[in-house]
Amino acid sequence: MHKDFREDAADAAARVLDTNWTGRYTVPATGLYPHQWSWDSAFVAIGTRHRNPRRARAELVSLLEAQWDDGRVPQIVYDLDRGDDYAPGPDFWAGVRGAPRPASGLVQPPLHAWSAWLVHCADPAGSTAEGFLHRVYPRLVRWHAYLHDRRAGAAGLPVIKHPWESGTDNSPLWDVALERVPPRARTPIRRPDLQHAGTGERPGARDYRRYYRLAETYRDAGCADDVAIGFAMVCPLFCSVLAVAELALGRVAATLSAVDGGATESDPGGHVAAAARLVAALDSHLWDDELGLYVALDDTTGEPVGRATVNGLVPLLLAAAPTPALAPGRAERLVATLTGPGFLGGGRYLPSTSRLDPAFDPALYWRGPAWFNMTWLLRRAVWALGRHDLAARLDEQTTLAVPERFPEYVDPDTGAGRGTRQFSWSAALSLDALL
Ligand code: 9WN
Repeated sequence: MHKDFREDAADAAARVLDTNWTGRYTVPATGLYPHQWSWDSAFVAIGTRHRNPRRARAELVSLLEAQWDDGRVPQIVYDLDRGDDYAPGPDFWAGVRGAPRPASGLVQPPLHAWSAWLVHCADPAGSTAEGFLHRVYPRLVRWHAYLHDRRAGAAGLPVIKHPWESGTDNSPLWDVALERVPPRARTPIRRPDLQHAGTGERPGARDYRRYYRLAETYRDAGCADDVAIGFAMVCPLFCSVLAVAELALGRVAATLSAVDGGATESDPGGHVAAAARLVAALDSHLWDDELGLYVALDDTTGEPVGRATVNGLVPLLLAAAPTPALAPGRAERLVATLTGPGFLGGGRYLPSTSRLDPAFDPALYWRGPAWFNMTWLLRRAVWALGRHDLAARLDEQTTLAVPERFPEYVDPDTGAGRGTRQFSWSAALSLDALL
């Protein structure tokens, strides 16, 4: 990419992040998503750290201040002034105990420790002066403990209790399990989202009835995790991100022990061991040899979900980690799948669902479009493996960001922007890729 283009694009990305910054956190998009979202803030901080590391730290601190008593970090922290602009809103979750702020009872993929480590590394002096790692470490430990203990599924991997928790809401990975959920909810369903994105680009009414029903059932059980609500899935993206986050937390712990001589109780080895356990379980339970990637597992039935999605490629992030690494041969198979006809070999950009899957739809949200966060995750993975040719290929999506006005996602063949525009993580991760 030409230097002037890179600088102009980075400036444009930074402007989106400035516009979406509220003073405490960054909204994913001003119209469609007017609150704080959990994994969005983690991605946003990764981009913001380059231009404004103090703000990146504030982003993560504000999210972690909404951590529940039981350790969970909520999917959404609501801005009560914008209560009606997104549904379900704060009223839906009101009355559930344990949340210090109005928030959803669900969670999202646990990218935060990794983000915190990257944010620290961008400005170690400022971070140390603010005591950033000291502030976030205990909260991140409790967050991971919540997932390991309260969300433990039969395979020794954490389960998600709702498709929203995967961050990839209408991925075909959840279709069969979702079919079992009655498509009826007591709460009237409002769709303010459809004012900001086309109906063909958002989950449909049938999905929403089930999303609400599941969320209601979970809420009415007090968001207790020992109550079966009819949906408990193991997601390869969620689990591999947790393993990467544990490795990052190990680095945070080692840094804290070095700076304060062990005054902060931290356990580098424990985090690496937790990552190793996750990777071993992922390798034994989620690998699909025919599809050449990792798949989801239905914790209720014990059945694997043999669908090829980008979620199943994300464990490639663990292939280059010094320890633990994926089982022998898996990295090569994942790269072959990534470059094969279902993904990069079949079209220009990285689709969220394999082009060979029967549900593939280039316009419909997580069933085909190319998302900037998935492209960023895979770009990190192939770069670490020394496949700079593939990293350059994945970088091609970044060139779409400015002309398409930082779209939520793009058509995986034409690159046409889809969903909402001026979307924060598209800007943040473009900024990261451009610098
Ligand atoms: C539900 C905010 C979020 C992202 C998710 C994405 C979408 C919400 C929705 O937007 O989900 O959480 O209303 O569809 O799927 O990954 O965090 O950007």
